[in-house]
Amino acid sequence: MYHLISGLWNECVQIDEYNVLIVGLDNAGKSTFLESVKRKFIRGYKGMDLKYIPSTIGLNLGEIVTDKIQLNFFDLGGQRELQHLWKKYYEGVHGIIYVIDSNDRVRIQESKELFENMLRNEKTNGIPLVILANKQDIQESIKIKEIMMEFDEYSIIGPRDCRTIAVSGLTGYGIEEAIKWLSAAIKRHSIVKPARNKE
Ligand SMILES: Nc1nc2c(ncn2[C@@H]2O[C@H](COP(=O)(O)OP(=O)(O)OP(=O)(O)O)[C@@H](O)[C@H]2O)c(=O)[nH]1
Ligand SMILES: [Mg+2]
Repeated sequence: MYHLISGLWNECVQIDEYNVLIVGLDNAGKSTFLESVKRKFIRGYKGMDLKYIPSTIGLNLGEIVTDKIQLNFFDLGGQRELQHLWKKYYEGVHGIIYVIDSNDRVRIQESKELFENMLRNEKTNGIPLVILANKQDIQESIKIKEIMMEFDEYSIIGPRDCRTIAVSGLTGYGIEEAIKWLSAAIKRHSIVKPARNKE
């Protein structure tokens, strides 16, 4: 009887963990986005001033619990010299967030090439993907429809759950929608084993 009850209890309190990569060109707003996510999803979280986040050398980590799962974020530096390190993190990843600086028309093609290059790596095949059209608080930013025409093409994305979402890491606009969509997509794909079970 004890074992039955403790087994049921463990089943109830168990939380599956999933790993999520945040990638994109340097200056796209990845770390600002992650800070904004922590503010929204971690009660009482007091982090850095969003306006003074330094460029990432290496990676930033973050974790939140939402919809009864834990998401472990890996925010990777986007500078050219750091991009080759991304592939080391593709193994065991359950979700990818690709961040675009919608206010940088000059580098949009560079971003697209980087994006395609990442998706050419077969370890990323089929992994749920969120494309963030970031910096939508800036009026002149490229609008989401134009971003979708460039990035959200079946020939690049392949068969997987994918959604492009307009966000602003700075104001928090669209952050909740992005995370909720991703956690639902990850759950749908939960045939893929979680990183580990946490009690
Ligand atoms: N206006 C506006 N600025 C933003 C937004 N998100 C980020 N920024 C600014 O963009 C710059 C780069 O932001 P980061 O979050 O450091 O960019 P990153 O992608 O982490 O860059 P790396 O770490 O170098 O790869 C900073 O000056 C941010 O304040 C946004 O939604 N709106
Ligand atoms: Mg960063």
